[in-house]
Amino acid sequence: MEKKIAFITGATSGIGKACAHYLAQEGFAIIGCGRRKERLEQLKDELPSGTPYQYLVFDVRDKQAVYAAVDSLPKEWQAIEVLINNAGNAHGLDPIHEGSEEDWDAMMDINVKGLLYVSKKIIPGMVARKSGQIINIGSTAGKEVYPKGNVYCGSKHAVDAITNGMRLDLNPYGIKVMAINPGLVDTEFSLVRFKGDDQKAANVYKGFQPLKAEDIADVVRFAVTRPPHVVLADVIVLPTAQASTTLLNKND
Ligand code: NDP
Ligand code: 8X3
Repeated sequence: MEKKIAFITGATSGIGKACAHYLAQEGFAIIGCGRRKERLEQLKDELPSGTPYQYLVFDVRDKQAVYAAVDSLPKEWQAIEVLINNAGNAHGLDPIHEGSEEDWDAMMDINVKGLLYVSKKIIPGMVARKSGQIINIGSTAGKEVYPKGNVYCGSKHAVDAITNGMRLDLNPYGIKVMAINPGLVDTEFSLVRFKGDDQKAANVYKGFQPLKAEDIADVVRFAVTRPPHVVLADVIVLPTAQASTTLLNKND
């Protein structure tokens, strides 16, 4: 493969999908991942024509499925240069004594362990080649804790710590490890958090201008196109109306 290869988890929607578009525009070959096969198939037609594209359908919670999917890549697609660990969601927004185990499992298994399983398969190649860039999509929820955010914030704090650990361990190999931590981005995130309740989801982004997925993809694009000696180690990106996870200048 002549082009550099970017492997993006959660490419069926929101931030991951926008990253696929922006990195394809930047000349990357794209490996898009997610559970919704039809969306991954559709993405091929939406990317700039001529973009080399592969997709992998797997649930990041399923370790064997993750490993088998990565192993199934054709040989010329195996030298992954950029890994974007983006797949993830919040499940529920409840005080700790009312949260459900299913939601807790989902957040820890997807946001934390899923990120680890994907990384486990891809990092060794980067180490062997002494080349690579990893971007973990964290969150302001990985920097602060907000009421009812308990386990989601815990999962994103884990992503924050794991990212820092990756940077330390991969430093001898010249691998860049970065965290991009968004504030409120209008994607399917809240629809998932509120289990398909459109009204509740829409309310999250009412009364102020939230970020768009493309705003984050723009930062990802900037991050992966820096010269070899520059790493955007840890970036927080907020909508202007947001000062912290709890301080939001809403006009309604
Ligand atoms: P979306 O819900 O729009 O996208 C989530 C993506 O993750 C989808 O492509 C989905 O694909 C994938 N995904 C979810 N669960 C799994 C799973 N079990 N296995 C494989 N893929 C999975 O949300 P966003 O784009 O907003 O979220 C992307 C990342 O950004 C997440 O890590 C989120 O925590 C983070 N983030 C989001 C913010 C926001 O306000 N939106 C703010 C801060 C961080 P599929 O369903 O097809 O499997
Ligand atoms: C997503 C943003 O504030 O809902 O990580 O946690 S928030």
